[in-house]
Amino acid sequence: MNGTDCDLLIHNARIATLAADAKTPYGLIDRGVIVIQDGKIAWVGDEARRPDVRAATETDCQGRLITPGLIDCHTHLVWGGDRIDEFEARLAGTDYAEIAKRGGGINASVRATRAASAEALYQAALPRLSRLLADGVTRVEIKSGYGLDTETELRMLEVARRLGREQPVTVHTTFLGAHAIPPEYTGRGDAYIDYVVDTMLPAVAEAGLADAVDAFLEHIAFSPAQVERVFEAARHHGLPVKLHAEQLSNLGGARLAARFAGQSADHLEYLDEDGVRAMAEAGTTAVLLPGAYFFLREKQAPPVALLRKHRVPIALATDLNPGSSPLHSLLATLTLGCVLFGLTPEEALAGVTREAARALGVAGTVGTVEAGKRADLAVWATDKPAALVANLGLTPCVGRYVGGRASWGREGEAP
Ligand code: DI6
Ligand code: FE
Repeated sequence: MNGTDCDLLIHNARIATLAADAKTPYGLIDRGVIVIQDGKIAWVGDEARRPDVRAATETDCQGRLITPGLIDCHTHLVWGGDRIDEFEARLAGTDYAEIAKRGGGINASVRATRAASAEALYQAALPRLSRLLADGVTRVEIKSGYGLDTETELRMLEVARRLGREQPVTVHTTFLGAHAIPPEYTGRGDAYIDYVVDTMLPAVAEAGLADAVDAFLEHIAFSPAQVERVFEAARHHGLPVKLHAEQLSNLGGARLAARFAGQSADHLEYLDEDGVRAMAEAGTTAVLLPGAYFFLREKQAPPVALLRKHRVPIALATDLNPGSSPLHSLLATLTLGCVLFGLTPEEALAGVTREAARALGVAGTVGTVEAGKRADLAVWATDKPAALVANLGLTPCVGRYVGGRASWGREGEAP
């Protein structure tokens, strides 16, 4: 490294590396330097050991905190219409499952999304994505699941991919055709799963529009046997799986996801120790979604103590969607994860960086500030990592680097 050029050198930064093997809380480096070359982190460490490099651009971070770019590993942020009326109905006492049984819920969004053009879906998703980026997010997972027919599912995934092409963010797409039984298949769940595995999923795989496959295993959605058919089809098409599991009851979803080496099992309010053990053995990440817990006023929190006991990685995500979790801030998700689920601020911050990367199958590429990783970073108007968790509604992100390029602020200056 000595004497060679590099693209960017950031100095005078307090760096929370979130490295798994760090010896300090958050992996903190108090007076840190980051050297960036070709969009990757070439060196990170203490100012005292700063390499002798000539940088094309040098930035003084003014003692501010730098973290890995935040990762929202579970969103449904492409949708048509809205579900404001359901929010009012739930507050008036009608529960989520009852609304779904009456044809509302996911199917209300399905009707509106089927009627929306790709351009309308894209324009509606843009401000939602921008709001996440304002919280220091550099990578987002976006699911389909409001089409529930081949044409609309493809359209949703194409919109998600376009967001990744045209906006300063990396997008992972997930096919969620098994999200709910659409109106035209009412009472014919198995026939709908035939359609998903024989027609929809092959079309999505053929188009190369999905990075993973998800399903909703729940008494108001699909059974273990139906989800297993979707997972077998995903495996046939070489796609990894993840699962909405144990949100409202325990149907053995975590064990099923683990049996298919699932990237993650998500929600997990009703997860039991057998499911935790299975996830630990399979390396399946737990993705906790406190937004849905909060908005549905659930009473049973996920078993964080069991996840810690069996060393199951814990990620956090917004689950941004128009019904169960219209939560538009990953920073607020950190706060809810700590206040409602009892996570520590360090676990919460790891949950939207290192562990969220693991839930998306990219732990080797992003999620920490370590040499060799992609230079996805967030810069904060504080030097305290816990400040990102302790304030609800504050957005202290002053800028982001995406692949080493400042995506806010003027090029070459600390954003
Ligand atoms: N579980 C959820 O909380 C969301 N999807 C799912 O499988 C609900 C999405 C919605 O209410 O529109
Ligand atoms: Fe979800």
